[in-house]
Amino acid sequence: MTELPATRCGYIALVGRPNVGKSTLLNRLIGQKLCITSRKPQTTRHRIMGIKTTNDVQYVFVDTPGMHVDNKHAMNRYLNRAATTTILDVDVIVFVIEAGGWTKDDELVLEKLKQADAPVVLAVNKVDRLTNKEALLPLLADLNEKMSFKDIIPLSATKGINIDVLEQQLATMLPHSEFFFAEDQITDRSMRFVAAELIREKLIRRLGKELPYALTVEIEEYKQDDGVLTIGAVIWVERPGQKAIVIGKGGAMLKEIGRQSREELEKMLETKVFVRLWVKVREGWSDDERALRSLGYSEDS
Ligand SMILES: Nc1nc2c(ncn2[C@@H]2O[C@H](COP(=O)(O)OP(=O)(O)OP(=O)(O)O)[C@@H](O)[C@H]2O)c(=O)[nH]1
Ligand SMILES: [Mg+2]
Repeated sequence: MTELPATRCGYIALVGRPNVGKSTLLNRLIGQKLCITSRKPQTTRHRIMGIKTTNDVQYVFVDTPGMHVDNKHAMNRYLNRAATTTILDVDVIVFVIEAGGWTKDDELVLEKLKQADAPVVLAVNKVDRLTNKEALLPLLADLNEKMSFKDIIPLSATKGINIDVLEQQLATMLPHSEFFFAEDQITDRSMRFVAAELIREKLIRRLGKELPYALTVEIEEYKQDDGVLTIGAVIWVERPGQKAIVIGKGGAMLKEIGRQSREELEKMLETKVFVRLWVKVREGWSDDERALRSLGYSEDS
């Protein structure tokens, strides 16, 4: 009989409805900003791995788009698909909800999880928002009835409450295995991808409620030369009016987005960065399956 390795390694999906804090939790777990986050729902559009390696455990966290009931739009269908296929393919699932209560989108996620084989840990996030901690008790009792969870852990991704408890629980659930990735690797994604995401985050955070969904960022140029990294990106919108908003008065908005993106990329990459942005219109791209694929929204991207 071959002996099992002493190390553990496996895939852990973070799933839940939009805006519950999945990406914030992933960043907290790996101890570094990798995934973009915002106050607006449907911020995450791609499956992204965040890898954390300790002496004897390698956690491969998979951030997913928020699952939601609305399925009318091609982008919504793509987001739901990306999250749903992930849960069939991992060793452990962390189901993230908010301490504020249970919603119909949470119910949809629960139904999907019942079809998966992997054990599920329930993370009840944003407990820092509760003024009265006792209010949590009836919710926890209700949650216990919904499904057989491996554990239910109240926590806060932004304040770092109970993150160590979650991590310890997950370590015991991962299979004995050699590590899949190099010990210093933090993601499966390229820096080019991370740059596009960072620019999209700056846009989402600055713009009004409606615009984020009509936006995507495509990197056209990514070139390291003489100690300067040049990044050229196209911001795709759906209508000329949206283009005017993104550019802003006298180009002020676009300039500000470029400045914020450059500053964050320079810190992350420890190199001088030059960011060039264009805004272009492609009508209806987010509801067109073909356009979605050509802009990087496909199952295997
Ligand atoms: N108060 C509080 N806010 C939090 C906590 N965790 C996340 N948030 C906030 O919740 C909002 C959504 O966080 P995200 O991490 O983008 O949520 P998400 O689940 O990844 O959302 P989608 O990608 O849209 O599905 C952001 O404004 C976060 O700062 C927490 O523990 N406490
Ligand atoms: Mg997210």
